[in-house]
Amino acid sequence: MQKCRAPIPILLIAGVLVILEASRADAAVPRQPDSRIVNGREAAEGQFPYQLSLRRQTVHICGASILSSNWAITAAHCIDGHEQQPREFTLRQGSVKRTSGGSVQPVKAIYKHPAYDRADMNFDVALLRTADGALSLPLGKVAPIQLPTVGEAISDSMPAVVSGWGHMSTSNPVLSPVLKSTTVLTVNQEKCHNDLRHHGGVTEAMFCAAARNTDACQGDSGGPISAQGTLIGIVSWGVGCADPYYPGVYTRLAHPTIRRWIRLLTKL
Ligand code: 4AZ
Repeated sequence: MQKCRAPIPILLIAGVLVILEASRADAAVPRQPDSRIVNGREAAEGQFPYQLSLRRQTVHICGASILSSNWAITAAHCIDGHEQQPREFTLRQGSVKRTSGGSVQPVKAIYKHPAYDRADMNFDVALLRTADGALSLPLGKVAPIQLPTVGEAISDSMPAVVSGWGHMSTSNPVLSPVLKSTTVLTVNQEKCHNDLRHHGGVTEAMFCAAARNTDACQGDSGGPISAQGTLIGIVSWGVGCADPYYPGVYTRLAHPTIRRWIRLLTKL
């Protein structure tokens, strides 16, 4: 979810342009390649077997991840206001293509975290239940991802992989036809809270990750960020995308209130 950016003084913009122009003259800076998840790489078929496309009325709206053969996890803001209408939603699994391949399964029930707050995006997590065994087709092409343990810490500057079909940049809002991923580094919690202080800061149920010139963006929301084979978070919100001043924000799945709620519902 996008939060609005504070206006930047025009003098500052002029100054930055002068500096950028100077560095361009020095080294003929190459332009960034055209790719989504801002500056990601294309996924190979089977590389992210837990990745899902969450669709509402057949249109991709968010990412999601497979937890078991009948449970998926996404962001609460992806389903907010529609949790009583699970039949509007389907999940595509087992395909790197956004609009074809793999299989499409109906969502049978939606569980939004009871503490989700749309004003500050706290507890931005929801569970999606499908028919028994539905999230294992086509066989061999899909697989669940493991959840963190209760309270499991996230160390600073840890590499983590985020994936999705989201926008290539804030200024070019086009979804990617092929799944993309990128590697970002987790950001110290106090530093991130300070970086985002004018946008409400971050809570203990969030963490941040960032890297130079690459980020998750709109349409990646609800999708996975993983480290060492564990789903540590869900793409939640940001101020623009790949903005050097604003790290991307993720729902922290190891937060006890979130992790215990997942276990209560899914037994996972
Ligand atoms: C969004 O609007 C969104 N830079 C998701 C992630 C980020 C920004 C926006 C992170 O869904």
